[in-house]
Amino acid sequence: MAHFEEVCKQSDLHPKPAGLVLQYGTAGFRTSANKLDHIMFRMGLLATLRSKKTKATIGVMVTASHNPEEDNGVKLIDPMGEMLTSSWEDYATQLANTEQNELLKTLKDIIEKEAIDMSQEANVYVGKDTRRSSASLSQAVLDGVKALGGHCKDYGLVTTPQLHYMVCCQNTQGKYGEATVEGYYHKLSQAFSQLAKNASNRTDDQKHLSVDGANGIGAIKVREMESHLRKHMQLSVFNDGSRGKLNHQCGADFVKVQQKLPTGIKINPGDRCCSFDGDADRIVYYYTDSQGDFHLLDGDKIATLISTFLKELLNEAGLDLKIAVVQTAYANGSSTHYLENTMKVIVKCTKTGVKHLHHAAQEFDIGVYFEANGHGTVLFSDGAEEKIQQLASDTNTNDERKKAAFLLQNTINIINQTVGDAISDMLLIEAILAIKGMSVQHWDAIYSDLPNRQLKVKVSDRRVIDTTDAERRAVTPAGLQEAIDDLVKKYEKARSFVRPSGTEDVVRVYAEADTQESADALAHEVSLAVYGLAGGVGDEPKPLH
Ligand code: NG1
Ligand code: ZN
Repeated sequence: MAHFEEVCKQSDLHPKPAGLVLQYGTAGFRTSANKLDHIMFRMGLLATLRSKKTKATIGVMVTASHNPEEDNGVKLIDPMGEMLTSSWEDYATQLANTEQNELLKTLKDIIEKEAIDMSQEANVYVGKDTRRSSASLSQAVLDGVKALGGHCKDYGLVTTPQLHYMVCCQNTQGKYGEATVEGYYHKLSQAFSQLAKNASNRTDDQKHLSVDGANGIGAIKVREMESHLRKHMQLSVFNDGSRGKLNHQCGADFVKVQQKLPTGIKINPGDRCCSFDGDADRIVYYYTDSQGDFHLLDGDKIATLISTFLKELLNEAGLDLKIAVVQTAYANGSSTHYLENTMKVIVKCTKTGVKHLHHAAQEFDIGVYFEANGHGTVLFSDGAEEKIQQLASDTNTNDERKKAAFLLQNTINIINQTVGDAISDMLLIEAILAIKGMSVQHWDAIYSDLPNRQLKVKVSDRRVIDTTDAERRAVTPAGLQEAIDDLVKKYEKARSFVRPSGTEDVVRVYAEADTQESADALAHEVSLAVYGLAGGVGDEPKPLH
């Protein structure tokens, strides 16, 4: 019982502001850093219980990803490196919102409901991003783990996907790789050099990539990795955190939503560039042309490039494996059309939020999933991995099939299957472009995006909007979907939907149409409908032009 006394004592050092209510959403807890100390302590407690329950190592990552520097957040990582299972998300919310004097009771309720053996050992891995608040907040997580008698390993500054990788390595007894940052660099860079061997002679220009590190952890980590890649890649890292502010006018979210270059990057027309987000689990590519026009290659273009590559390799290897691409409603209509009609792969649409995509991708032999914002990865089923390994080691296979199997094998190794990973995705994309001898312009030309626009509307309670059909249609408030349908009819090749954000107190509006003017006008008109029918607050949305 000594642990419970310690929990009470320590909890007094991490008190909950009375009345504060927060919810464990699609991205864990995320809000202003100054509201999170008690949440961190309590997530340390919860991670310890989860570890006892699963008899495995659990991860806790302190980050608010692409949010402003002033915010922070926390996410728990389950044993195979995946997101925390939904039933425990409810415990996280309960524990977070319990007032100070009820904490022990709530904790004991969870222990009882889950029949947790408190004598079981617990292990928790903790990581943090570069935010100023992350140091003390991750200390609060460690305090929580220790209060319940758990063991912790503090990885310090790591990207979100690196911590997911560590957890998976640990719980697979090293089968997935070595649970160190060095082990991560080693695994990925080995696979990259194996793949890069298959590229015909590339010039230094072709090996060059400009990286916008969003002034965050990704910049630090890609620099650390650079020495492992030197022969095959030349990186110029911008927004490395030495001067600019985290995610401010830079990073993957800024580039995707604003559809323009980040500040702080110096490039020439035609140069291949990419941006990470603040915790390096998202990546988007882009370039400017000789007219100075900006071209974005987002998660949809990345999914197309990767799935085309994999499909070609499967054909060459003569392997009959089912490959699918999983997207959300934010996927550009042109990408879905191309994937379904030209590439003829299965396309699935799920609700926004990585865990939905991840689960859907697990249903196939090979599931490529990407959110348009650049978060994504590829999942290989155990059966698919086995078939690929068998073929690669089969002495009777002819050279062409063997080469394809070898490429597939190294593709598996370069991918972080636990979660979207900017560094791993970057290496895979660079390898594919090198092997195919493809420029960023050729890649971009595979299909043309429909012009689109994303807007936000502030309403008094965003929960009044309920959606269906993978968030593509609004069920409530009454009349909203009809209004959207009428507006969409006014434009060519148009589509629009609205949904309450899971990470910000806003309603998101998405529109696409045949021209940018039409997409902008439609997004504005739909914003007005949301404002009028869903309880808009503040000024009425203004037209973009
Ligand atoms: P919300 O705020 O629920 O739209 C955003 C992203 C998601 C996902 C989460 C978690 C968009 C439109 N939404 O969610 O795709 O990445 O953040 O970080 O990009
Ligand atoms: Zn992120």
